[in-house]
Amino acid sequence: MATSLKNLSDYDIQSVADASDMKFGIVVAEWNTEITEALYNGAYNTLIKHGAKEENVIKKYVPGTFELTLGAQAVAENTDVDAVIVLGCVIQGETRHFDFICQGVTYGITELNMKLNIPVIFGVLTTDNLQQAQDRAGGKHGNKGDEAAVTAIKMITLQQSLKGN
Ligand code: DLZ
Repeated sequence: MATSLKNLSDYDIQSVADASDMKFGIVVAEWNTEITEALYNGAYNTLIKHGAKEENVIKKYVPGTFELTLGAQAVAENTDVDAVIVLGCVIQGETRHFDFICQGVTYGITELNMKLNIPVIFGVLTTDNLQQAQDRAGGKHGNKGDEAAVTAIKMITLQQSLKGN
């Protein structure tokens, strides 16, 4: 059965708040760097489009997607960012590494969201092959980095709306 895939870069621009007072950390995995840099460019440009200041976007690298959890925790605990976005790309290989890395980062980021006082946004592509990753990193299905940036702004807005209530 055919399924229609949402374009990751499509969103209602009116539903996204002004980000000029928000600070963001972006942690980028170095594996599949062609893809993860494209994700970064999408996320960064979307934040800037919504008013974020260049100096309020901190970029840090980790070796691979598995390290994104610790990288996000380190950024959250040592800076004053309002949200952390993690960007990675895991491509299915012939070993079970794929499953272990995907499981590890998924549980890790979920736990961080429970533990930290700020949102940690999951911008990780898990694909069968390079083409599927390219399609979602600025290709025909949009850019997961754009989606992650919009999600970060929305989650900060949610937290801010509850503060003092
Ligand atoms: C080892 C590994 C493999 C096989 N594949 C990927 C991948 O597709 N994407 C990715 O981001 N990282 C990969 N890694 C590296 C792991 O994430 C991690 O950096 C190492 O296992 C060291 O902990």
